[in-house]
Amino acid sequence: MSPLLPAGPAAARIADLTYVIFGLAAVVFIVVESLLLFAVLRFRRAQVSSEPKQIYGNAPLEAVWTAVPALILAVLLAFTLRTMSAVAGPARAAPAQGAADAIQVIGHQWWWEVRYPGAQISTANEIHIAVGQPVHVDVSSTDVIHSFWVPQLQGKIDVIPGRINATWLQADRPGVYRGQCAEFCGDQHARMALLVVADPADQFSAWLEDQQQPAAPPTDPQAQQGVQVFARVGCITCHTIRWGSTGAGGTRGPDLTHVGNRRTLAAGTLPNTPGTMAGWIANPQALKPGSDMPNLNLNGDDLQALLALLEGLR
Ligand code: HEC
Ligand SMILES: [Cu+2]
Repeated sequence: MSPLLPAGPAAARIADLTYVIFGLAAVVFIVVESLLLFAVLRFRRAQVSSEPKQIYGNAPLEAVWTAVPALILAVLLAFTLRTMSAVAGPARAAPAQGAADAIQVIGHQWWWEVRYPGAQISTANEIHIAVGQPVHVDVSSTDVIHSFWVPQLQGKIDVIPGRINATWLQADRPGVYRGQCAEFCGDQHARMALLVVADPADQFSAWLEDQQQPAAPPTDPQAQQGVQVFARVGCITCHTIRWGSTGAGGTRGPDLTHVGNRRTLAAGTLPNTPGTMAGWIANPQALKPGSDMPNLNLNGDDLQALLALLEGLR
């Protein structure tokens, strides 16, 4: 997550500015410290017999030490303004390819909902984009103030309830870029991560098409039983699985229609494997205390059935 390893144009400009500021600050530091050392060593009591000649009101000297810092600050201001405008635009970057509008990222305590309104899909903690294309992102929050930050791609943007802030993402090379909530938002703030997956355009389109598909009705008997358990124990009050045209469910937690395809669970808390999935469902409060998902005290059979169901949601 280093902003000094930029993978997109906005982050590259931010890194450039960082080096310019660091470089100028280093020059100032070296000059000031050298003069200080010179004064300390040259004018030690042992080496000067009488008090050195004092000066007062040296106009040229005063002009220099007013002008030089002003000049340095002016250069920094110019670089900063240039970076700000580069990072802010394109004001309305192209919407995600194949989707009719901007990606929406909604902060929740403590996970990220990701919607592609044009494609009518909702996923969690994983944003997919096509390499080389600027993608507009609208961010908002349902509860407290969060901050959306993918250091290798873009600067931070505040995620504020009741308000939509706009930013954009662009990756110049394929890869998976980790992001993190950057504004303390409660107990599990540190476990509120996300991934941006940048793929070549055709792979991105394939992903989007895949996400638009409803979940495939399970054929395995245990997974079929899982569908029943999902409704009976109440997962359905918070989670949606889209089965064809039906499949309404809650929206308090992530949409699970394609949960098996995601790389992580619970906003980067766990890698997504059958083992961690079992651990999460059995005891989310042990893994992410305070999370909005309660322990449902499932028995072994119900847990196995749910696992069979969820692992099949690809
Ligand atoms: C009261 C609401 C609620 C109930 C009931 C609930 N969940 Fe959750 N669930 C959540 C929330 C909120 C999250 C996100 C937690 C986080 O990351 O902080 C979540 C996360 C998950 C995840 C991880 C998804 C991801 O992409 O990270 C899975 C899988 C999951 N729940 C499955 C279930 C199952 C199975 C049940 C029923 C046994 C269930 N949930 C019951 C609210 C709920
Ligand atoms: Cu947060």
